[in-house]
Amino acid sequence: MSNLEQTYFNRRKKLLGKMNAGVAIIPSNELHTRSNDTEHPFRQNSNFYYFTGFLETNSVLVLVKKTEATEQILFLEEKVPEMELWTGKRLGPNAALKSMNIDKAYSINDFEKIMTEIITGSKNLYINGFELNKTTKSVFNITNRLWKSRKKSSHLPTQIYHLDHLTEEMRLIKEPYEVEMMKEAIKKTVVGHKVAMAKTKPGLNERDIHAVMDYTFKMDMGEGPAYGMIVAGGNNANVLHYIENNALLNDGDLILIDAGAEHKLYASDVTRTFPVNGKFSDIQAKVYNEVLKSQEHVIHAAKPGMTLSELHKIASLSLTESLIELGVLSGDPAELYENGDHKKYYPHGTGHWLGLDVHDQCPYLDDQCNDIKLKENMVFTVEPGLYFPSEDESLPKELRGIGIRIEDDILITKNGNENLTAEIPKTIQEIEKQCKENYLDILEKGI
Ligand SMILES: [Mn+2]
Repeated sequence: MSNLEQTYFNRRKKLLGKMNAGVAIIPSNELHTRSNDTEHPFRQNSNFYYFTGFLETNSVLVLVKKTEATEQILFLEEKVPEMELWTGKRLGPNAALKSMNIDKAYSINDFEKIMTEIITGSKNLYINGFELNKTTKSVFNITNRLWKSRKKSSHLPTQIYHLDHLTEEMRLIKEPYEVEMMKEAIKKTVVGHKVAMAKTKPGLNERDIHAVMDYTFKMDMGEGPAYGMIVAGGNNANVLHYIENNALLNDGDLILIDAGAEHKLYASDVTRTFPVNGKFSDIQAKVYNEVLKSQEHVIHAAKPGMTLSELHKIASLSLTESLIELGVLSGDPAELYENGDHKKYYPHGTGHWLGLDVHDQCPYLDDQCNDIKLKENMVFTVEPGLYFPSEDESLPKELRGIGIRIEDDILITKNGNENLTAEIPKTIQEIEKQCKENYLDILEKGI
């Protein structure tokens, strides 16, 4: 068995250890229509992938726990050569059984029949994500059909558990392999942001920069971006989820790029803001350094025992002081912070978990609803920003149209943290130097 198959096996075993006696059901993602009979590119469900490493659609992982015995079962598409001609190779149940270290593998066509036997005798069902999809509908139909038979010969499910309660906890602490995969993704992200800085100039379109970053994330066998990237020139940076990426880049404006590559489905997530013409104006530099200062405060404080809420407070207080410094707010920083006056210019959180999902599906609160404390091998983003929309006439004129965010990916270590994305130019000096480079040289050099 390969090391990776052992990893997935260990995770399944760990999940079974956390369950009461019962049946856990984790389906793959389904295909989604883009237009008529064509589909969006398929992306595997993160939980299903975490426990199987399997990339096909139309598959379901079923974990069965009886009082003593456990069973790991995979349902997947059969190998049908005529179909494979159209949709590509399938692994098929026989090969899955040999290569995946599972106990049983069945055709997905037999799901209802075999699940009827599996569900009979189990009181508890663990459902991934509580979504109504093909798989859950089928499981509920089976349960209801069994329930309605007058003489029940065995236990039937009476309890449904949110499986995510168990899986999120597992995914919160990254294994060494997962950190390694994120570092691989980051290698591409580093090149992408360097290329973007070198390529950008007045007269190009946001879309040109989007395209060259997309290429960088895909070259050398890269898998592409981990999420829909944001390439926002000038005032577009003040639209937090700007995705149009199709406006002209103007001399004298800044450009904000929020983009990260994906590797083996692990995400990276980085934002840089830099001048379109390669040189910060005095006021742009001033605001930039205020955001950078707030980010440095947070990164300095990130260590085991802290919480993301505490880090958000550090960022918010620092930015509140900056807003006073910039003439946007006036008064006592602590009071302004308590009032939430800074939120108009810093409306979002300071970070989120990062992993298989760019906003990784991990808990922010424990079962007592207290903030989760940072521990070694948790990964999250630190992304303070300041946003001054051009249409806000209450702002000093020189600030209007400036939107800045700086985002890095942070791994908590035993005593502090490691900034995984530190290689991407970030100080004004580093950025202005990078903007002078030739982007083709960087692409040529590769990863
Ligand atoms: Mn982010």
